[in-house]
Amino acid sequence: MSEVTFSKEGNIGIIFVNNPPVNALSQAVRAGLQFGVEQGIADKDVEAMVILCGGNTFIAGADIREFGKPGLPPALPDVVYMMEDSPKPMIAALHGTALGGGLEIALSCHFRIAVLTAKVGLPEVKLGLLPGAGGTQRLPRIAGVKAALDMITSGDPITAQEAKDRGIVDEIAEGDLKTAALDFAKRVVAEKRPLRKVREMVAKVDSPTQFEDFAKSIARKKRGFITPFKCIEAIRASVELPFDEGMKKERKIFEELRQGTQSGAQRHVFFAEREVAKIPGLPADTTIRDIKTVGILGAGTMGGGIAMCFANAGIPVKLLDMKQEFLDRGLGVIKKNYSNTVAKGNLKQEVMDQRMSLITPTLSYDDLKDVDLVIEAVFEEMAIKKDVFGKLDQVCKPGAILASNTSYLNIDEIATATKRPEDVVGMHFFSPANVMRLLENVRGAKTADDVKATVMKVGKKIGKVPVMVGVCDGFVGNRMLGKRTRECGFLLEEGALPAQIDKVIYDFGFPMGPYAMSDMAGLDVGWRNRKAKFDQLTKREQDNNILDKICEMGRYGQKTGSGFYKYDDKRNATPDPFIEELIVKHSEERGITRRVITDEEILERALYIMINEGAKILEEGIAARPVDIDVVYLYGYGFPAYHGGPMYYADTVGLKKIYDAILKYQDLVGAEYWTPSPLLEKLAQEGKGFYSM
Ligand code: HSC
Repeated sequence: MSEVTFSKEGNIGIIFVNNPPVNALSQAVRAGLQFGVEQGIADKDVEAMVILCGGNTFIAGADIREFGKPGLPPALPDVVYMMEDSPKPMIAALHGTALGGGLEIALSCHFRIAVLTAKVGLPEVKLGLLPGAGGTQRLPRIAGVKAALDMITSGDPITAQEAKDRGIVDEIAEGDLKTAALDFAKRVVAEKRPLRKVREMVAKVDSPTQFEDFAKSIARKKRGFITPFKCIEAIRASVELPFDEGMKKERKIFEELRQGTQSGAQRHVFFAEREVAKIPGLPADTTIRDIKTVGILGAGTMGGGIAMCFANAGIPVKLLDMKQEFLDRGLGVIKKNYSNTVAKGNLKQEVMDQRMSLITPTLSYDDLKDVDLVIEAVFEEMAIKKDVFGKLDQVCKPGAILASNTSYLNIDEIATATKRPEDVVGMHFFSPANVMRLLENVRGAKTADDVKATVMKVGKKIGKVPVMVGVCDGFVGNRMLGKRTRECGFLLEEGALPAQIDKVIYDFGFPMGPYAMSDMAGLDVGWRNRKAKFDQLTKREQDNNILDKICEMGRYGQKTGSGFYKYDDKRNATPDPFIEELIVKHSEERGITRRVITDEEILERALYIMINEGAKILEEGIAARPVDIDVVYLYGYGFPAYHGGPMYYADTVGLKKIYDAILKYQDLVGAEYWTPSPLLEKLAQEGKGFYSM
């Protein structure tokens, strides 16, 4: 079967693209399109051509897998030039998602017709690229500079109706797309409509400083990313240069970006997000349990956020807590969250009402007897969890999945409180649960395969990026983070201050540094954890009691107005000389001579300690693949996408360099904390990376 076929219906040529799953523009598709247009031009009976796609979607863009390889002809920019130059009208018939190169093809056609459910966009920026087949030159010409800046720098698609309002789409198809497109083409021919070439239109700025103003407006949100600003540069060319010159500029920037490290990392992220859905050893056709209703235990911040996730996906929830006042408070918070979204214009009131109606509060375990999945989000203590699971075991129907939202505790031990450990699993949501995309699903030793497959599927259904991991203290995310926290604590003792450490981590691209983050989460959380685990800490960790000293003063972070930093009414942080003195004094008391610590040392110690732990996690099989660790960090901890995740980043640094640094810090800090994982050592010596083992 050829990916592209040419056929005729009356005087209309149909170029049909069929390259599942998303009709990506592989070399065969590009060549097929070129051949189709040539045939249509050569055939004297053909008076217009329609480009139509099979499957769920119009062309969803270039084939991203080809970007790492040498380009094969015909190049897409040449194909789109040829389409626009066709002496016969070209009509693009859009359904599904016309994205990237797909939209660029459509924009080089003379007309566009779309079904109402279609979406169009230029998402290249999310891959660290810009539209490379004329998107930056044609979109501002047809939709205006403002729309082009918004769409190209955000990468977010717009609906067919919005596209029509902006002039991108000429007509919304009623009924069957093929019939409507053929009808449209016949009208174009009958009315002898002139060919509308987008490149002949003129793009104009709305104000002399539009590009500078726009760059400023996205500076904070796009911090660290190169591409959005390169997109602006290319769009500017559509206003300032003739079309062909603008195309050359776009092509040049595209090539620079394609070869750059940020795009490599962002393309990795695209495939990583999809790869983690496939669990090694679990057949793709594993049966899935039907999840029609869900029970959630605990109406606190976490339970409420989880309830929202399910309600958003249209799944009814029974929300259980011990006291009416807890339920009232929990539902009040949920309502407030939704109301804020409504107030911002991002949710319709009736949709909010419908979602609220899906959440039923209850005080009785009996109400959970028919649910298909229960997620427990009660206090983080083993005895309480076991008690809850014992009760669930008694009331829940056979086959119900019993999940814990624990962020540290042993799922296997929790499962012993039931007679059905095969139905027990971890579903670790991240706070705020209704916002954060990561879902760390934790398989216990006895968790059944269909339970594993179901929690992955259900996670996707509620809009999360689910990753499957194994049981250990803190699982993948918090276990690695724990090592960073400890190392930063040592850095404070040795000479660094919170603001310096935070700046280094922030500048690397994390949304916040560790101390700003702890202040936001509440220092009492970490303090409670520290006290619970105090006996398991090393002598140096026990003696490193800066956190205890700060908490003993009632400084719990943002919520009390001070923690590592002090905060004004608007929660703006400033370094607190009092805390800095406290830290300096602490070093003196511990007999540690403070020294100047370079930013480089901070970054290495904060990241390499996590990477080394990641390697141990791989050795132990807690994470099956490096990609699972990367996705946990990208979607749960704000690891910058342009670095690709900790394990991908490690490969870009080079494992040998990291190994040598680990040995250096072993001498400095001690083997107790810095010993290379055997896996990392082996790969470093073999000159390999985590992704080339
Ligand atoms: C681009 O178009 C650049 C242009 O400007 C051209 C530049 C030319 C420059 C030339 C210079 C000389 N490629 O997401 P799903 C796979 S950049 C390859 O689960 P959904 C995906 O990996 C591109 N593969 O489906 C998965 O494979 P698996 C701009 C692609 O229904 C399978 O398809 N376009 C692919 O949830 C299903 O994907 C984009 O960035 C692609 N383009 O969502 C769009 N797209 O089964 C990216 C998907 O083996 N794609 N795959 O895991 C998407 O956003 C989503 O896939 C859709 C469908 C919304 C299309």
